[in-house]
Amino acid sequence: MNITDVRVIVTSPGRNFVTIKIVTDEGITGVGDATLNGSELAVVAYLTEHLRPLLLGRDAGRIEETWQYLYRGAYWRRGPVTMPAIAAVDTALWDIKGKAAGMPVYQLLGGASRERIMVYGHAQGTAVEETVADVGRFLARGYRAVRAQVAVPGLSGTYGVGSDGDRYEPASIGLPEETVWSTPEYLAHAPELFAEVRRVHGYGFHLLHDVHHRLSPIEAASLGKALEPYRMFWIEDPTPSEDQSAFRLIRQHTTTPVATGEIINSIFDCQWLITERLIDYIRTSVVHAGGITHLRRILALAELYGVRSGSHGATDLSPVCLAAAVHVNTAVPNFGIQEYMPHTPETDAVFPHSYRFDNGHLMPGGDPGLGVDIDEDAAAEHPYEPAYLPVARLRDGSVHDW
Ligand code: GCO
Ligand code: MG
Repeated sequence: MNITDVRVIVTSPGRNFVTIKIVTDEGITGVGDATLNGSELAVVAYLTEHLRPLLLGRDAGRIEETWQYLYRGAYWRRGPVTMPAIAAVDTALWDIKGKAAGMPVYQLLGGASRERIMVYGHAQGTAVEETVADVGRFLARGYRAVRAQVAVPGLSGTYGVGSDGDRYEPASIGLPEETVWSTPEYLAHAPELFAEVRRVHGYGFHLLHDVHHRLSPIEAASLGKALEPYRMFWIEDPTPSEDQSAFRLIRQHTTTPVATGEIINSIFDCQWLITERLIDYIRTSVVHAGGITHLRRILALAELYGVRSGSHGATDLSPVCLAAAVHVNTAVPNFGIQEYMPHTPETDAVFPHSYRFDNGHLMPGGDPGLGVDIDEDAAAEHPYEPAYLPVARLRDGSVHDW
Protein backbone atom coordinates (compact mmCIF):
# COMPACT_ATOMS: atom_id res chain seq x y z
CA MET A 1 0.00 0.00 0.00
CA ASN A 2 1.70 3.22 -1.15
CA ILE A 3 1.20 6.82 -0.15
CA THR A 4 -0.36 8.84 -2.99
CA ASP A 5 -1.11 12.13 -1.24
CA VAL A 6 -0.34 14.04 1.96
CA ARG A 7 -2.80 16.84 2.66
CA VAL A 8 -2.01 19.44 5.31
CA ILE A 9 -5.20 20.99 6.66
CA VAL A 10 -5.26 24.12 8.80
CA THR A 11 -8.53 24.94 10.51
CA SER A 12 -9.63 27.20 13.34
CA PRO A 13 -12.94 26.07 14.86
CA GLY A 14 -12.40 28.35 17.86
CA ARG A 15 -8.63 27.73 17.93
CA ASN A 16 -6.03 26.68 15.36
CA PHE A 17 -5.31 23.06 14.50
CA VAL A 18 -2.95 21.53 11.93
CA THR A 19 -3.88 18.07 10.70
CA ILE A 20 -2.44 15.85 8.03
CA LYS A 21 -4.35 13.33 6.02
CA ILE A 22 -2.31 10.63 4.30
CA VAL A 23 -4.00 9.02 1.31
CA THR A 24 -3.00 5.60 -0.09
CA ASP A 25 -3.47 3.86 -3.42
CA GLU A 26 -5.85 1.40 -1.72
CA GLY A 27 -8.17 4.23 -0.74
CA ILE A 28 -7.38 3.94 2.99
CA THR A 29 -6.59 7.27 4.64
CA GLY A 30 -5.08 8.16 8.00
CA VAL A 31 -4.95 11.35 10.09
CA GLY A 32 -2.34 12.88 12.40
CA ASP A 33 -2.25 15.99 14.63
CA ALA A 34 0.61 18.44 13.94
CA THR A 35 -0.57 21.43 15.99
CA LEU A 36 2.12 23.60 17.61
CA ASN A 37 0.25 26.24 19.59
CA GLY A 38 1.22 29.74 18.47
CA SER A 39 3.68 28.56 15.79
CA GLU A 40 1.34 26.45 13.64
CA LEU A 41 2.54 27.58 10.22
CA ALA A 42 6.16 26.61 10.91
CA VAL A 43 5.01 22.98 11.11
CA VAL A 44 2.79 23.42 8.06
CA ALA A 45 5.80 24.60 6.05
CA TYR A 46 7.99 21.73 7.30
CA LEU A 47 5.32 19.19 6.39
CA THR A 48 4.42 20.68 3.04
CA GLU A 49 7.81 21.77 1.77
CA HIS A 50 10.12 19.19 3.31
CA LEU A 51 8.29 15.98 4.33
CA ARG A 52 5.57 15.63 1.70
CA PRO A 53 8.02 15.06 -1.19
CA LEU A 54 9.74 12.31 0.85
CA LEU A 55 6.47 10.54 1.57
CA LEU A 56 4.85 10.34 -1.86
CA GLY A 57 5.24 6.80 -3.21
CA ARG A 58 6.48 5.31 0.12
CA ASP A 59 5.07 2.07 1.53
CA ALA A 60 2.48 3.21 4.11
CA GLY A 61 2.99 0.00 6.11
CA ARG A 62 6.60 0.74 7.08
CA ILE A 63 5.88 2.87 10.13
CA GLU A 64 9.14 2.37 12.06
CA GLU A 65 11.31 2.71 8.97
CA THR A 66 9.51 5.91 7.97
CA TRP A 67 10.03 7.32 11.49
CA GLN A 68 13.74 6.52 11.34
CA TYR A 69 13.98 7.97 7.84
CA LEU A 70 12.33 11.27 8.81
CA TYR A 71 14.21 11.60 12.13
CA ARG A 72 17.70 10.27 11.39
CA GLY A 73 17.54 11.03 7.70
CA ALA A 74 16.99 14.76 8.32
CA TYR A 75 20.31 15.06 10.23
CA TRP A 76 18.85 18.02 12.27
CA ARG A 77 17.10 16.35 15.14
CA ARG A 78 14.41 16.92 17.78
CA GLY A 79 12.80 20.28 18.45
CA PRO A 80 9.23 21.56 18.68
CA VAL A 81 8.71 22.10 14.93
CA THR A 82 10.06 18.96 13.30
CA MET A 83 8.82 16.50 15.95
CA PRO A 84 5.08 17.33 15.61
CA ALA A 85 5.50 16.99 11.84
CA ILE A 86 7.09 13.54 12.22
CA ALA A 87 4.49 12.71 14.87
CA ALA A 88 1.63 13.55 12.53
CA VAL A 89 3.01 11.30 9.78
CA ASP A 90 3.57 8.49 12.29
CA THR A 91 0.07 8.83 13.79
CA ALA A 92 -1.54 8.78 10.36
CA LEU A 93 0.40 5.63 9.42
CA TRP A 94 -0.80 3.85 12.59
CA ASP A 95 -4.35 4.93 11.70
CA ILE A 96 -3.90 3.43 8.23
CA LYS A 97 -2.44 0.20 9.60
CA GLY A 98 -5.34 -0.19 12.03
CA LYS A 99 -7.89 0.37 9.28
CA ALA A 100 -6.10 -2.09 6.98
CA ALA A 101 -6.10 -4.71 9.77
CA GLY A 102 -9.70 -3.95 10.76
CA MET A 103 -8.58 -3.30 14.34
CA PRO A 104 -8.46 -0.35 16.74
CA VAL A 105 -4.87 0.86 17.12
CA TYR A 106 -4.66 -0.25 20.77
CA GLN A 107 -5.03 -3.84 19.52
CA LEU A 108 -1.94 -3.37 17.33
CA LEU A 109 -0.08 -2.05 20.40
CA GLY A 110 -0.66 -5.29 22.30
CA GLY A 111 -4.31 -5.04 23.28
CA ALA A 112 -6.03 -3.41 26.23
CA SER A 113 -4.20 -3.30 29.55
CA ARG A 114 -7.21 -1.58 31.14
CA GLU A 115 -10.93 -1.05 30.66
CA ARG A 116 -10.97 2.74 30.91
CA ILE A 117 -8.69 5.77 31.00
CA MET A 118 -8.78 7.91 34.14
CA VAL A 119 -8.77 11.61 33.29
CA TYR A 120 -8.35 14.80 35.28
CA GLY A 121 -10.43 17.92 34.71
CA HIS A 122 -9.48 21.56 35.24
CA ALA A 123 -11.04 23.37 38.19
CA GLN A 124 -10.30 27.08 38.31
CA GLY A 125 -11.44 30.31 39.90
CA THR A 126 -10.53 33.90 40.51
CA ALA A 127 -10.67 33.27 44.28
CA VAL A 128 -10.07 30.22 46.51
CA GLU A 129 -13.81 29.71 47.22
CA GLU A 130 -14.55 29.73 43.46
CA THR A 131 -11.99 27.02 42.71
CA VAL A 132 -13.16 24.97 45.69
CA ALA A 133 -16.74 25.14 44.36
CA ASP A 134 -15.50 24.23 40.87
CA VAL A 135 -13.70 21.15 42.24
CA GLY A 136 -17.07 20.14 43.72
CA ARG A 137 -18.72 20.41 40.30
CA PHE A 138 -16.11 18.06 38.77
CA LEU A 139 -16.56 15.54 41.59
CA ALA A 140 -20.34 15.66 41.12
CA ARG A 141 -19.81 14.81 37.43
CA GLY A 142 -17.89 11.65 38.33
CA TYR A 143 -14.29 12.86 37.97
CA ARG A 144 -11.85 10.95 40.18
CA ALA A 145 -9.05 13.48 39.61
CA VAL A 146 -9.11 17.28 39.45
CA ARG A 147 -6.45 19.88 38.75
CA ALA A 148 -6.95 23.05 40.80
CA GLN A 149 -5.70 26.53 39.81
CA VAL A 150 -6.53 29.88 41.35
CA ALA A 151 -5.76 33.47 40.42
CA VAL A 152 -3.13 35.18 42.55
CA PRO A 153 -4.61 38.45 43.90
CA GLY A 154 -3.09 41.43 42.15
CA LEU A 155 -1.53 39.49 39.27
CA SER A 156 -3.07 39.82 35.83
CA GLY A 157 -3.76 36.65 33.87
CA THR A 158 -2.67 33.91 36.31
CA TYR A 159 -1.88 30.72 34.39
CA GLY A 160 -4.75 28.22 34.33
CA VAL A 161 -7.55 30.65 35.12
CA GLY A 162 -9.78 31.61 32.21
CA SER A 163 -12.95 33.53 31.69
CA ASP A 164 -14.92 30.94 29.70
CA GLY A 165 -16.44 28.64 32.32
CA ASP A 166 -14.87 25.15 32.08
CA ARG A 167 -12.55 26.14 29.29
CA TYR A 168 -9.11 27.61 29.64
CA GLU A 169 -7.58 28.75 26.38
CA PRO A 170 -4.29 30.60 26.82
CA ALA A 171 -3.64 31.46 23.14
CA SER A 172 -5.18 34.71 21.94
CA ILE A 173 -5.71 36.25 18.53
CA GLY A 174 -3.24 39.01 17.66
CA LEU A 175 0.05 39.75 19.37
CA PRO A 176 0.91 38.01 22.69
CA GLU A 177 -1.00 39.00 25.78
CA GLU A 178 1.41 40.19 28.51
CA THR A 179 0.85 38.83 32.00
CA VAL A 180 2.49 39.76 35.32
CA TRP A 181 4.11 37.16 37.58
CA SER A 182 5.41 37.31 41.13
CA THR A 183 6.75 34.12 42.68
CA PRO A 184 6.58 35.32 46.33
CA GLU A 185 2.93 36.32 45.90
CA TYR A 186 2.11 32.96 44.28
CA LEU A 187 3.93 30.95 46.96
CA ALA A 188 2.17 32.90 49.73
CA HIS A 189 -1.26 32.23 48.20
CA ALA A 190 -1.26 28.80 46.51
CA PRO A 191 -1.05 26.46 49.57
CA GLU A 192 -4.24 28.03 50.96
CA LEU A 193 -6.14 26.66 47.95
CA PHE A 194 -5.14 23.04 48.58
CA ALA A 195 -5.81 23.29 52.32
CA GLU A 196 -9.29 24.54 51.56
CA VAL A 197 -9.99 21.98 48.80
CA ARG A 198 -9.07 19.11 51.16
CA ARG A 199 -10.98 20.66 54.09
CA VAL A 200 -14.16 20.96 52.04
CA HIS A 201 -13.96 17.88 49.76
CA GLY A 202 -11.75 15.47 51.71
CA TYR A 203 -9.08 13.12 50.43
CA GLY A 204 -11.12 10.65 48.37
CA PHE A 205 -9.98 11.92 44.96
CA HIS A 206 -6.75 12.84 43.20
CA LEU A 207 -5.68 16.49 43.42
CA LEU A 208 -3.27 17.98 40.86
CA HIS A 209 -1.67 21.38 40.24
CA ASP A 210 0.26 22.92 37.33
CA VAL A 211 3.04 25.36 38.26
CA HIS A 212 3.78 25.94 34.55
CA HIS A 213 7.59 26.19 34.72
CA ARG A 214 7.60 29.27 36.98
CA LEU A 215 9.82 28.40 39.97
CA SER A 216 13.48 27.98 40.76
CA PRO A 217 14.45 24.52 42.10
CA ILE A 218 14.57 25.65 45.74
CA GLU A 219 11.24 27.50 45.42
CA ALA A 220 9.71 24.37 43.89
CA ALA A 221 11.14 22.26 46.72
CA SER A 222 9.55 24.56 49.28
CA LEU A 223 6.18 24.41 47.48
CA GLY A 224 6.38 20.60 47.37
CA LYS A 225 7.03 20.52 51.13
CA ALA A 226 4.21 22.96 51.85
CA LEU A 227 1.76 20.78 49.88
CA GLU A 228 2.74 17.44 51.45
CA PRO A 229 -0.18 17.46 53.95
CA TYR A 230 -2.65 17.66 51.03
CA ARG A 231 -1.34 14.44 49.40
CA MET A 232 -1.12 15.76 45.86
CA PHE A 233 -1.28 13.38 42.90
CA TRP A 234 1.42 15.62 41.43
CA ILE A 235 2.78 19.10 41.02
CA GLU A 236 3.40 19.66 37.31
CA ASP A 237 6.29 21.51 35.67
CA PRO A 238 7.48 23.07 38.94
CA THR A 239 10.63 24.35 37.17
CA PRO A 240 11.50 24.88 33.48
CA SER A 241 11.37 21.41 32.01
CA GLU A 242 14.58 21.52 29.97
CA ASP A 243 16.73 21.86 33.10
CA GLN A 244 16.81 18.18 34.01
CA SER A 245 19.15 18.49 37.00
CA ALA A 246 16.79 20.97 38.71
CA PHE A 247 14.52 18.04 39.50
CA ARG A 248 17.22 16.42 41.62
CA LEU A 249 17.14 19.31 44.03
CA ILE A 250 13.34 19.16 44.27
CA ARG A 251 13.56 15.40 44.90
CA GLN A 252 16.02 15.88 47.75
CA HIS A 253 13.52 17.97 49.68
CA THR A 254 9.99 16.71 49.16
CA THR A 255 7.86 13.59 48.76
CA THR A 256 5.21 15.44 46.72
CA PRO A 257 5.13 13.61 43.35
CA VAL A 258 6.44 15.52 40.36
CA ALA A 259 5.35 15.49 36.70
CA THR A 260 6.92 17.11 33.67
CA GLY A 261 7.13 16.67 29.93
CA GLU A 262 4.63 18.67 27.84
CA ILE A 263 7.42 20.64 26.12
CA ILE A 264 9.71 17.60 25.79
CA ASN A 265 10.11 16.31 22.24
CA SER A 266 12.28 13.24 22.49
CA ILE A 267 13.48 10.43 24.70
CA PHE A 268 16.86 12.14 24.87
CA ASP A 269 15.28 15.16 26.59
CA CYS A 270 13.86 13.08 29.44
CA GLN A 271 16.26 10.12 29.53
CA TRP A 272 18.07 11.37 32.62
CA LEU A 273 14.88 12.47 34.39
CA ILE A 274 13.63 8.92 34.04
CA THR A 275 16.75 6.85 34.65
CA GLU A 276 17.72 8.94 37.70
CA ARG A 277 14.13 8.61 39.01
CA LEU A 278 13.77 12.38 39.33
CA ILE A 279 10.10 12.42 38.31
CA ASP A 280 7.04 10.28 38.95
CA TYR A 281 5.07 11.04 35.78
CA ILE A 282 6.32 11.73 32.27
CA ARG A 283 3.74 14.10 30.77
CA THR A 284 4.56 13.91 27.06
CA SER A 285 2.05 13.65 24.22
CA VAL A 286 1.65 11.91 20.88
CA VAL A 287 1.92 15.20 18.96
CA HIS A 288 4.90 16.75 20.74
CA ALA A 289 6.92 13.60 21.40
CA GLY A 290 7.27 12.16 17.92
CA GLY A 291 4.09 10.18 17.46
CA ILE A 292 2.91 6.81 18.73
CA THR A 293 6.18 5.13 17.73
CA HIS A 294 8.40 7.44 19.77
CA LEU A 295 6.03 7.98 22.70
CA ARG A 296 5.84 4.21 23.13
CA ARG A 297 9.62 4.12 23.38
CA ILE A 298 9.64 6.86 26.06
CA LEU A 299 6.98 5.02 28.05
CA ALA A 300 8.84 1.72 27.75
CA LEU A 301 11.95 3.36 29.23
CA ALA A 302 9.79 4.96 31.94
CA GLU A 303 8.25 1.62 32.82
CA LEU A 304 11.70 0.22 33.68
CA TYR A 305 12.14 2.97 36.29
CA GLY A 306 8.65 2.97 37.77
CA VAL A 307 7.67 6.24 36.08
CA ARG A 308 4.08 6.41 34.84
CA SER A 309 2.55 8.38 31.98
CA GLY A 310 0.63 11.62 32.43
CA SER A 311 -0.68 12.35 28.99
CA HIS A 312 -0.83 16.08 28.12
CA GLY A 313 -4.31 16.88 26.85
CA ALA A 314 -4.90 20.63 26.72
CA THR A 315 -7.31 21.88 24.05
CA ASP A 316 -4.47 22.76 21.67
CA LEU A 317 -3.91 19.01 21.28
CA SER A 318 -6.59 18.19 18.72
CA PRO A 319 -9.17 15.39 18.92
CA VAL A 320 -6.83 13.46 16.58
CA CYS A 321 -4.10 13.62 19.22
CA LEU A 322 -6.54 12.76 22.00
CA ALA A 323 -7.80 9.74 20.06
CA ALA A 324 -4.23 8.52 19.56
CA ALA A 325 -3.47 9.13 23.25
CA VAL A 326 -6.49 7.07 24.28
CA HIS A 327 -5.15 4.10 22.27
CA VAL A 328 -1.65 4.42 23.78
CA ASN A 329 -3.13 4.83 27.28
CA THR A 330 -5.30 1.74 26.80
CA ALA A 331 -2.34 -0.41 25.81
CA VAL A 332 0.69 0.63 27.90
CA PRO A 333 1.19 -1.04 31.29
CA ASN A 334 2.43 2.13 33.04
CA PHE A 335 -0.41 4.51 32.20
CA GLY A 336 -0.93 7.09 34.95
CA ILE A 337 -3.53 9.69 34.01
CA GLN A 338 -4.87 11.62 31.00
CA GLU A 339 -5.51 15.37 31.07
CA TYR A 340 -8.95 16.11 29.66
CA MET A 341 -10.28 19.49 28.60
CA PRO A 342 -13.33 18.91 26.42
CA HIS A 343 -13.07 20.52 22.97
CA THR A 344 -15.75 22.94 21.82
CA PRO A 345 -18.77 21.61 19.88
CA GLU A 346 -17.34 23.39 16.77
CA THR A 347 -14.07 21.48 17.13
CA ASP A 348 -15.84 18.17 17.72
CA ALA A 349 -17.90 18.79 14.56
CA VAL A 350 -14.71 19.19 12.49
CA PHE A 351 -13.16 16.06 14.05
CA PRO A 352 -15.80 13.30 14.35
CA HIS A 353 -14.49 10.68 16.77
CA SER A 354 -15.45 7.44 18.49
CA TYR A 355 -13.71 7.92 21.87
CA ARG A 356 -16.17 8.93 24.54
CA PHE A 357 -16.15 10.40 28.01
CA ASP A 358 -18.09 8.66 30.75
CA ASN A 359 -18.02 9.26 34.49
CA GLY A 360 -14.48 10.60 34.78
CA HIS A 361 -12.98 8.26 32.20
CA LEU A 362 -12.34 8.04 28.44
CA MET A 363 -13.01 4.95 26.33
CA PRO A 364 -11.47 4.35 22.89
CA GLY A 365 -14.46 2.93 20.98
CA GLY A 366 -14.13 -0.03 18.65
CA ASP A 367 -13.60 1.59 15.24
CA PRO A 368 -10.64 0.32 13.19
CA GLY A 369 -7.64 2.66 13.28
CA LEU A 370 -7.75 5.66 15.61
CA GLY A 371 -11.50 6.17 15.30
CA VAL A 372 -11.17 9.86 14.43
CA ASP A 373 -11.34 11.80 11.17
CA ILE A 374 -11.31 15.35 9.87
CA ASP A 375 -14.34 16.63 7.98
CA GLU A 376 -12.51 18.71 5.38
CA ASP A 377 -15.62 20.66 4.32
CA ALA A 378 -16.37 21.63 7.91
CA ALA A 379 -12.66 22.47 8.44
CA ALA A 380 -12.71 24.83 5.43
CA GLU A 381 -15.41 26.91 7.11
CA HIS A 382 -12.93 27.96 9.85
CA PRO A 383 -9.93 29.79 8.36
CA TYR A 384 -6.62 30.12 10.25
CA GLU A 385 -6.29 33.06 12.62
CA PRO A 386 -2.80 34.10 13.83
CA ALA A 387 -2.62 33.65 17.61
CA TYR A 388 0.10 33.60 20.26
CA LEU A 389 0.57 32.19 23.74
CA PRO A 390 1.01 34.87 26.44
CA VAL A 391 4.34 36.22 27.65
CA ALA A 392 5.02 36.60 31.39
CA ARG A 393 6.95 39.47 32.97
CA LEU A 394 8.02 40.13 36.53
CA ARG A 395 6.90 43.33 38.20
CA ASP A 396 10.16 45.02 37.12
CA GLY A 397 9.33 44.34 33.46
CA SER A 398 11.81 41.52 32.86
CA VAL A 399 10.70 38.45 30.92
CA HIS A 400 9.89 35.35 33.00
CA ASP A 401 8.85 31.81 32.04
CA TRP A 402 5.18 31.77 31.04
C1 GCO B 1 -1.46 21.89 30.44
C2 GCO B 1 -0.61 22.87 29.74
C3 GCO B 1 -1.28 23.73 28.74
C4 GCO B 1 -0.25 24.53 27.97
C5 GCO B 1 -0.65 24.62 26.55
C6 GCO B 1 0.32 25.42 25.73
O1 GCO B 1 -0.99 21.36 31.42
O2 GCO B 1 -2.55 21.64 29.97
O3 GCO B 1 0.28 23.51 30.60
O4 GCO B 1 -2.30 24.53 29.29
O5 GCO B 1 -0.08 25.78 28.52
O6 GCO B 1 -0.77 23.31 26.04
O7 GCO B 1 -0.01 25.36 24.39
MG1 MG C 1 0.92 22.01 31.96
